[in-house]
Amino acid sequence: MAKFYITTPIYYPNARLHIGHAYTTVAADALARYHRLLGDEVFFLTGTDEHGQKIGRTAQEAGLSPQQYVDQIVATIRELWGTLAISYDDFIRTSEDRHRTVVQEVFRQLVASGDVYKGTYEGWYCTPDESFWPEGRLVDGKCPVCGRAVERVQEESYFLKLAPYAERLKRHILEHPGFIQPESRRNEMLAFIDQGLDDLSISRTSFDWGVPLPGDEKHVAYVWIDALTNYITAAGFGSDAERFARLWPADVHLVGKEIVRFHAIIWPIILLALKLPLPKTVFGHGWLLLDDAKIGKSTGNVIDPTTLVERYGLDAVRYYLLREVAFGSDGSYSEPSLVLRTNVDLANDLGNLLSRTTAMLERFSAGKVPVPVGTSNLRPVAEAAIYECEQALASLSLSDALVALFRLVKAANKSIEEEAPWTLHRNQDPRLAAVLYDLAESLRITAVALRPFLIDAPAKIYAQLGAGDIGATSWQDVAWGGLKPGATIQRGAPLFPRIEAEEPTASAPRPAVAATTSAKATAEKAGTIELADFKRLELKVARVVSAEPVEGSRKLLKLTLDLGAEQRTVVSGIAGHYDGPALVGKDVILVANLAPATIFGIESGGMILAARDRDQLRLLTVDGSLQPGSSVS
Ligand code: ME8
Repeated sequence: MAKFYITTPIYYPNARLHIGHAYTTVAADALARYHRLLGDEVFFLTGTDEHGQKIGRTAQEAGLSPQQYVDQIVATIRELWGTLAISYDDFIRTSEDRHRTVVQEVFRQLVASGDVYKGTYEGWYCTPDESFWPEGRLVDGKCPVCGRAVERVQEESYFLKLAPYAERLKRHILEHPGFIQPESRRNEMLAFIDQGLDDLSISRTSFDWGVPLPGDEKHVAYVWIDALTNYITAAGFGSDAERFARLWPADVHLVGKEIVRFHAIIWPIILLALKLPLPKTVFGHGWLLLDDAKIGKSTGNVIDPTTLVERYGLDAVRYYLLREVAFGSDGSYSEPSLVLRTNVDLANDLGNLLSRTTAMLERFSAGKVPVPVGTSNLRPVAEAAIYECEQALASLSLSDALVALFRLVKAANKSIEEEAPWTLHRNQDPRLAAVLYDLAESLRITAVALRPFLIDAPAKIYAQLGAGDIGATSWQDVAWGGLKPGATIQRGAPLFPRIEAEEPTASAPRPAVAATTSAKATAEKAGTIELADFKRLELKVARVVSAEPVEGSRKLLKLTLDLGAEQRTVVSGIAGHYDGPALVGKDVILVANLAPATIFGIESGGMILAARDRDQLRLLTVDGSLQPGSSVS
């Protein structure tokens, strides 16, 4: 069994975390879940970086002790990870005893090996980033990384010599192309080493919220030394040698690009000095930006992931974070793009595929998965998609992995249009079974392959397909042919209801009564309905493809309607008012979620809307041209 040790940065609990922290943590979670499905022994670590000047000051401003202050923020962080279904195996807090002893042991070893000496630090300090900068590295007198003000520091300090390790580190980077990823960060780090590495101040004396150094307790460990050490504390360094030997080195340190320097230069040098192996990969992903600025606690443009989950659902938020931005690059966050992503990929492509497939299995296959006979068109597509997904996950390209999977979803939707199972059914074509099995099996495979990314949808897909307990599946189950013929379909609610754009009044305070159950009763009494009742109707723009008289009836026309992603047959009593051929190409409004009915032996999938004035009847249409399938609200 392979092992897979993955970490997130340990976050500063100086304020509630935001969507940027969720971004890294959801990505690490997806990778951890993938490796668990592969059968690896996974250790997924996250936690909090609780010491240092920044937290000390924030607590003081809040009138609390640092420990009290961080305790309350840490509670909100654990809650957030619960909301996002983060499957961490350990949550380390640097204020814990288990960590303090390791920081002290690391310091002892560094002093003993001659890598650390005592001196005086004179220079600049960026408190928000907790980083030291010599005069010459400042940009316009500001922190060269975040651009914020720096403070003058002059104090006694212990120093770690970095320069003696520069060549070894450089060689390691050059010989291990996977060590720093993506490549742009690797090049930045090589350039950084080439500028020359100054000795690093690793202790502070001007405050005491930190780990005291053994033998010189007026010094506390510099917060980055303290923080980086968490990765070995949690793996058992100094406490469980057998476990440490099994887990270390970490396979992936997943971090934001602004802290790659600490993870790819300072941390490896500490490890070299401790004679420990280096992590296999430091991956520096890009930033989520809001209006071109980094989303950050100090910029005040934070987005609360909990609100998004409440509004759009857990899977929609996780999918958006993992899919929207190519992992490694910067990308913009916006709520409209989240809504669009959810509606297009999850509601339209995946959700509709499931509802159309299960509806057709019910209608054309007595609600059972058929025995596939003949060739499968989707099998090679599924196998290619899974292969590409695996390749992408191996290189941590999470968004590419999802793009590959959704290629299969799109191909399955396209095959519905091309194969027209309703026609195969009508013509009693024996290909029908293979086509329906293809669709159901493609969905089953997609469900398994989505397990690292989404939490609720995969299980719902499995349940609707009658495929059993998804909890019992492993990555091996992405192989074609897992769905058992004869399984009973259990149609369910739409997987991802479309998110409709907020009504203009949504941000205005709603009358409190609207939220209570008695509101419904009040509305009924007044002869009105609640908005929620109206919203149960799924009204869509449909384009008439053909309109023919129904044999044996003078009133009925049989319409074939194009809904963009599907075609529907609808029987409508408009023959006395409209001539069939004149309707072709016209856009009408369809009640798309009306239960199907059989009229004159034809199954009618919905009702089109018309207005009546005594004996005149006119169809409702749209003002202008919209895509067929557009929703009406
Ligand atoms: O740096 N886009 O903690 P921190 C993407 N304690 N990712 C973002 C982001 C954004 N807009 N904003 C934050 C620290 N992040 C140290 C780490 S590790 C030994 C010590 C994510 O609370 C990203 O992973 O400032 C970034 O590196 C991290 O949060 C910074 O979290």
